[in-house]
Amino acid sequence: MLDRSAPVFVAGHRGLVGSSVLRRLQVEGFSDLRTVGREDLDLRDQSAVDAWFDAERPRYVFLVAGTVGGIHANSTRPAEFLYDNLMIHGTVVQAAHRTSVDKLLYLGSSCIYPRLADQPITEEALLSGPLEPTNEGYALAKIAGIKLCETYRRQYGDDFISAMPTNLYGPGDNFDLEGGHVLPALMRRFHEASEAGDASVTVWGTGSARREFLHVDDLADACLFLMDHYSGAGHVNVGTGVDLTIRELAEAVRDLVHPSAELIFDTTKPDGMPRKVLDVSRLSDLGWTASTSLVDGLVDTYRWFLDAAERGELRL
Ligand code: GFB
Repeated sequence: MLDRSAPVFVAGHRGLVGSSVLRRLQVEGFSDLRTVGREDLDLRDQSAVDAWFDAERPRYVFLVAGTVGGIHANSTRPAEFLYDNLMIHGTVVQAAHRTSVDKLLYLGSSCIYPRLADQPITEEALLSGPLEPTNEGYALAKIAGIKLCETYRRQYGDDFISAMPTNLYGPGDNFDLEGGHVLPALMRRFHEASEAGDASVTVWGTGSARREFLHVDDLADACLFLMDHYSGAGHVNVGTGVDLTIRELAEAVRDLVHPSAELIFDTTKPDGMPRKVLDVSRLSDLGWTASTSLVDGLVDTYRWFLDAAERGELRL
């Protein structure tokens, strides 16, 4: 168990995951949470990160910072996704090692697995085949991050662990129509169509790709669970183990936001990986399972979207 009074660094605290981890740690009674905005610290800069760690001396680190985005952002900005993430992972892991951080959690992504991996995807599928081209840069950086944690553990004995979440969504998501992920993009598109009185909404791709969606508060709960109870070398999948087609997802969002809308599929847009659902038996054997249903999660996220829009706080 982590010491609730020790200093904890949440790297990336303004993002979807980081803000949820921060909320979870606050609820759990952690009394010394440390954060820093990107205007004050460029996590790609080793000497700046070193200086920050020397000054703040965190005992635990949740490394959930990174350049992230959906299929379009990944495929049009591969250099940024590769460079930013490689650097951020390297600087923080190295600084954590140098300052003898007690425990670090690194967050990967299910896109590290081969495009045609057997489904559901087990942890062993890593590096067993070619990657999905639309997010190769991001996936390579994430794989390097996993290997950093593994090698620092092997060479130096550092207690650095890795979690691999599936596709995430929830309060604090990025609702940018071009750069964001499918669920917030569809939610916003249906919302704007409803406001404008439009009868149809465009969905990218064929609608037949299959994805699994995990509420970000479940992920934050799993991250704390792993930090409290897991110290193994192997990365651990985090998901629900349940997937659906993009068409089914679009229908669920439509039913909630704009029930009369017709779906139009833009097949000039890529589907990406044909299917991506995680085998979560390693995590459930450890004692953790997700608790938020997709329907409840959609309602919660849409409520947050409406509130944030009213406050003018949406990330668009
Ligand atoms: O969420 P998404 O961009 O992530 O797309 P990936 C998932 C699927 O939804 C794809 C379809 O088949 C898209 O074609 N889709 C339909 C849409 N309408 C839309 C839309 O309006 N916006 C978006 N974005 N998609 C990402 C990776 O892949 O997954 C990242 O690029 C990251 O590296 C993330 O790992 C979890 O699952 O395809």
